[in-house]
Amino acid sequence: MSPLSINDFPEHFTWGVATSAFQIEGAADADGKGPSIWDDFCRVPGVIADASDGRQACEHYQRWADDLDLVADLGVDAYRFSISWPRVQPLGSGAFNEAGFAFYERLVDGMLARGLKPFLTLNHWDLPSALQARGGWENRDTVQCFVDYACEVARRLGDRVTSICTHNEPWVIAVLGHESGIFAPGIKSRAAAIQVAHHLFLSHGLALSAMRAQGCKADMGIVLNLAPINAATDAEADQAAARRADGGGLRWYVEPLLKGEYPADVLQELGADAPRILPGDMASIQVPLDFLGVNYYMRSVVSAGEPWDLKTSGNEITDMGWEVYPQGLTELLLRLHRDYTLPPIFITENGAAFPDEVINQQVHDSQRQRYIARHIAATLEAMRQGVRVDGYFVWSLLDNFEWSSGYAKRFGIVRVDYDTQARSLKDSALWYRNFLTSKRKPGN
Ligand code: GCO
Repeated sequence: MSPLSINDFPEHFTWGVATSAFQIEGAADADGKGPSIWDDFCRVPGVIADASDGRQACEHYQRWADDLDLVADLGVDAYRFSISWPRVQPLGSGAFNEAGFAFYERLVDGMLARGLKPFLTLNHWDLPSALQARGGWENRDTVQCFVDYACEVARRLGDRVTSICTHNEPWVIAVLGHESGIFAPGIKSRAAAIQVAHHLFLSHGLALSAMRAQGCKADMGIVLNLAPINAATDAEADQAAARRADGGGLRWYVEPLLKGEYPADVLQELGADAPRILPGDMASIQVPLDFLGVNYYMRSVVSAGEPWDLKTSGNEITDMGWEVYPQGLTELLLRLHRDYTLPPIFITENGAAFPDEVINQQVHDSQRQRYIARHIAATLEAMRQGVRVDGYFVWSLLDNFEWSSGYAKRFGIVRVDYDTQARSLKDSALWYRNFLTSKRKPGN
């Protein structure tokens, strides 16, 4: 294989780095911010591995200008960030918080001043606590609250951002938040998870229509975490288990958005846990997308019996215990392209947690660097086979609060020293910058 070159990608391809509000901002109650379900969840004993929280995080709320300098210095085109809903609307309905909006105005203007395209996400999981007190995403009223919030963000920032994503990873909010309960709000009910997913889809569709009706011209879409699902063996039982997992994990999330229907086999299997769907909901959900964001970290291997032992694959394993499997990204993209009529795809997150080796101020992270390079190559392979991919974002710019893993797992290409808040570019960041700046200038 020839060495990876940025010149193999189309001129318009967008390169970026990604973060989310709760994971980096800190300033948990500064300037009128209300609490979110993640602020609350972190106080539950035992749910965060290192008993940490997001109160300080990377102090990005104070250090945003230096952080944007870092982003610009990498040579990327775009920065994917999220708005903390309770920072701009403390109760999730009613009054907006001017000081909260002022922060995001500074941030977006700061990106534009540095030549960076803002890719905005409205919901990266930090629902205002006041809405959770009324049932959160299980309550259909939250749908309209989200639409109102989205319209206000679009009214204030929609003329300056390149792209608006409604929800980041509905599967995580539904399943980890409401079925296994390992993420906020920590509910354990399959029926709740299914209803939550439906309300997320509905609020996505209604928000897109409403923001467009207001005249907002930003590209609009949603971000899904998707994985190709392989059966552990050829045995019929394993194959059937893989089909079921694919139904619940991929088709359930893709098909309402792209086809306006839930997969019939999954609906049937849900029985009494099936969602309550009102007339018109599916048409509201299936609005045209300007893009589909795909977050890819690993494949999933399913067996009917004992869980598949990933050590048998012989592949590298990240600090999260996730298998490194770049060809899964190619497989996933080809499969989506084969089975659906797709809008342009963006890889909105891809990256890995690995321990860093810090020697004389240098941060060596060759495994992360290799992980990123191999997944960029896997993206290119899918493009060569006909899939339209318009951008790629590394997760993450900074080491940050990795949800229930706390600060122990580091995904950043920039290291954060949590004692001093000092940032240092890791080797992976230097590699990414070098890759990006080797771009041939048009005409040369
Ligand atoms: C996600 C989230 C990120 C995570 C990342 C690593 O996509 O799950 O967007 O917030 O930090 O995925 O787990």
